[in-house]
Amino acid sequence: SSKHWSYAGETGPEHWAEIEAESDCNGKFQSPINIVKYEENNSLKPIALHYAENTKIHDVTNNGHSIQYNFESGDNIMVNGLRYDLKQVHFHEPSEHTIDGVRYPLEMHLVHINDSGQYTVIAVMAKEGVSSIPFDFLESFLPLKAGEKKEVDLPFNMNDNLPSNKDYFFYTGSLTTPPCTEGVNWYILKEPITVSLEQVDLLKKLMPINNYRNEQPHNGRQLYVTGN
Ligand code: B30
Ligand code: ZN
Repeated sequence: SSKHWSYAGETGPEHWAEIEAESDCNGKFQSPINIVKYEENNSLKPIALHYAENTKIHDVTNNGHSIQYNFESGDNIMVNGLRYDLKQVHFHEPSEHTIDGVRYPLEMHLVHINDSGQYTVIAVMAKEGVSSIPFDFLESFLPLKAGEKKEVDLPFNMNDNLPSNKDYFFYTGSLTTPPCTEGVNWYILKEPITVSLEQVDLLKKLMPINNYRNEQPHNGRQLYVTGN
């Protein structure tokens, strides 16, 4: 489309559906949501993560709405017997999903896609605390302007960047940015990782602040949770 979407003003979230005519942005099953009134579902299994120790980040991109790490192929997860490959990781500041109304300083999205083009996103919240690895090397990319990309060859062990407890909330929603495609499997880890204030400040220098979409209606969707 001629105009590119943004997080505020004439191209902000209220206008996404007009700007992107072919999108689902006006759909009934959108993301993010406030995670509340969930049902325990004991048949849900742990997420089967196949994250290797030495996967590589191919490049770090400032796409104008987030900082994104694009991955070499290798890492994947299994969801309902289907393999979803990890494509990219990016950040929202503050978080998009809220848990019982609580908004975290950061939310990290691990974006996976299967052979049919369907998405599974693992969301990891970050609360204020000690510095953590996913943000450790960001400093070396300053400045990275909108539209700029830096090719790297950086080994990255996704396992080091996740909380030890992998209990999660699950629901079906959408991409949180245009084209807001529905049918996305969302896994939101219950346990946050930590991020230092300095690292949050660094991210704010690298990407637009407040790059989050407001809470979307549940419209009867079921929310599931593992663990206690
Ligand atoms: S999210 O995890 O729900 N925030 C996309 C992937 C994950 C999410 C949102 C969007 C996605 O693949 N979007 C289409 C691709 N983008 C290019 C891009 O990667 O950066 C097109 C675009 O928006 O115009 Cu931005
Ligand atoms: Zn995202």
